[in-house]
Amino acid sequence: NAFQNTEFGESRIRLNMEGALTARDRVGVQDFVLLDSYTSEVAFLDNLRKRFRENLIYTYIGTLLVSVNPYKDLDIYTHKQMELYMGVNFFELPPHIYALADNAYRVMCTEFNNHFILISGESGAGKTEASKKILQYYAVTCPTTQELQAVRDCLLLSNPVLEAFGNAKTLRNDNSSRFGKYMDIQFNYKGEPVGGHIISYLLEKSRVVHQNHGERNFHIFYQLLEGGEEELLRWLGLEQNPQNYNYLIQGQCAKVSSVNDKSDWRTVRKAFSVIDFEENVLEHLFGIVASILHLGNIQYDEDNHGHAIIPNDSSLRWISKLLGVPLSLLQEALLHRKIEAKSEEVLSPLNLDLAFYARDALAKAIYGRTFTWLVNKINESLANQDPSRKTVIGLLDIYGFEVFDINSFEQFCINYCNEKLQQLLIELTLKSEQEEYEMEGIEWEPIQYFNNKIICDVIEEKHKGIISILDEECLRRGEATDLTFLKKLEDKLGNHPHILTHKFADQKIRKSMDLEDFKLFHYAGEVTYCVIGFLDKNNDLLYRNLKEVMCVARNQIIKQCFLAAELDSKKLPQTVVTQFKNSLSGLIEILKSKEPSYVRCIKPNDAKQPGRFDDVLIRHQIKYLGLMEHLRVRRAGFAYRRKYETFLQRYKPLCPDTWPHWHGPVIKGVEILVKHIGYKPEDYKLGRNKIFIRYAKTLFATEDAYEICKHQLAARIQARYKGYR
Ligand code: AD9
Ligand code: MG
Repeated sequence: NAFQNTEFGESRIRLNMEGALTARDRVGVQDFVLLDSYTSEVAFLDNLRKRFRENLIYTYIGTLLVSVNPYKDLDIYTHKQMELYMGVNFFELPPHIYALADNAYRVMCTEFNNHFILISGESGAGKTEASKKILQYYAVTCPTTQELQAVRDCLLLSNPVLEAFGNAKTLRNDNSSRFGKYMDIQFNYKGEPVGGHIISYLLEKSRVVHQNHGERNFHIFYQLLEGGEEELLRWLGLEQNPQNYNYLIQGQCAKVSSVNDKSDWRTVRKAFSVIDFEENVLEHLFGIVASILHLGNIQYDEDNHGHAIIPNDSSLRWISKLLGVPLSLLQEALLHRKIEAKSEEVLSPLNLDLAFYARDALAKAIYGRTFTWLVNKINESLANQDPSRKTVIGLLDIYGFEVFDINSFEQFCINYCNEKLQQLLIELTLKSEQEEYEMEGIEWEPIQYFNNKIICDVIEEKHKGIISILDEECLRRGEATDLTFLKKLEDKLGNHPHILTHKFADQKIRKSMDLEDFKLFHYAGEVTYCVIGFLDKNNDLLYRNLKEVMCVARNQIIKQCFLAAELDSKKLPQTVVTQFKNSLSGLIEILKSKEPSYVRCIKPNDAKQPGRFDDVLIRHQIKYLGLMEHLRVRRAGFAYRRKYETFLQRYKPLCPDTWPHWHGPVIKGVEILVKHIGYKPEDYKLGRNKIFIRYAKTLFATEDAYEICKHQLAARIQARYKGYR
């Protein structure tokens, strides 16, 4: 026993570990670090499978949590379970998302520092569910007061609202996040949640006007039709049947068996009232949602000159009413483009194609800006009034890596984002870990891993990367096309090891590629992108006269979304991908300043089915998530490290030689201390500035001993005080 020399008794950890060992054959090990053949991928997979069969979806690699989506409700998220994990050391109980959440919270409370929990994995792997579980855990277990109840409810209920507007059914996931979300939960010095803040990243707004086969538009449209009260629908000019709306039928699956739009609508309505959205604001909001459906139903004809006309203005009338814009202005703006010629403005009529284009651009712009407005409004409700010192735990839940039969600009952005997060993870774990050993002079056998920096670079490098080339083409308005972009890409990056274009592909691969395609070899696999639409989507152009009409709208939300100042600005707006790139680099900065915890989510099968464990699919994920490398680093390395000063300051009461004061060099003090409490030589190493502890359980046991000691000390002092009295 590591603590036999101390007066503070048995470590509870050891008992638990032995219990786990006897059941090992059946349920596997709860920490991959305990596997006998820890370098074998087969053993890794076996362990994961054993546990999955027993509904044990969580397994650790040290302090990193691996989670496999069970695709069924498990009885492990009850209040009772939450209480079990409160304030208990990480390795004492079976692995759980609650243990990870609790650990981040406790470290934040004791060390007063900021944390984030990075949840990653491909589309459908369970990231959003994980982030909700964490939030629920904090909502239930953190101390709170009567006044703070409202904050807690807001934090929880912002979720259904944002999911209604930002999630949709895709082929990969029936509730797929189509935006990235970073949420700070703010805590005061008492550890009470006092507020929050959400940052959203690039919403996939093209979905508003187009969905691929088997996919849907954003949930809110179906919820409104399915659940909206008769009177409301009448007021909005809507009919209940989604088949009546062009923007809802392209994917040919308005109904999804796993989604209950009607009850989701009720949840969303309730959530709105709790997070302080007034009824008249909601009227305007639903007015916008309905307007978009009406926009999609505007049909065009051609007149004798080849100009677009709107033969039937019934949809127009509804939009005009709901957004509060003059009908004639709206009609004119949907059919013309304003061109500035020699200080004169001329209205040039649109042909059929351009009219459809303008209509869809308006729908996308309205929806996208309304979404941003929604996030801002929720942030107002979450804003905390308490000026005292705060710490935060940030939750990052972003769209996962995705591959479809046809991949477009949206997948390019989403997969680029995943590439960046993988890079951050590598930097924070594999790379910095090994660099630190070197810096501290700890002997170390380097572990090889694939660094995806090369892929990030080829995407985002200045002047050379894909983004630069795309932006360059976007600037050459009128001359450039999607195909000139592809040509440039081919010329400049054609022989890059992670890019393949038609020209450079061999005969066999060429057959599987179209002329408009290029392949990118991502860390998570190869994706073929079709460039058609890249330029338009990146420019995201909305004709000026449509903006002008929106600027005079009486709808309160539209009014806030379209400001006249935008019309006066002479600056060229940034392209979509450049904005995204900048916001991602902002995100990385936010994250780098905080203490990380990681959840790696795995998708067990492509059929969204419970109980199916697809070896090939999972092996692929283990590989690209770098889990084997992570395990090797963990196993060979040291789970915990602390500066000598910090370590000694905290644990010095555990040894009579260091308590109450130690006057020698800190490293010596630490050495005496750990020897006294029974660390074995293989448990730790002493670096230049820090002590490195191999297993987390050793540190946790030390922490346990410290807690007991603290209470004993307090009791002794109290007793003495009483004696004096
Ligand atoms: V995407 O990148 O947003 O497309 P996510 O977020 O990784 O994806 P999500 O959390 O939405 O996936 O999970 C997909 C579905 O799997 C959920 O709708 C649930 O039906 C199911 N799921 C995921 N995690 C759990 C869980 N812990 N328990 C039960 C789960 N079901
Ligand atoms: Mg999600």
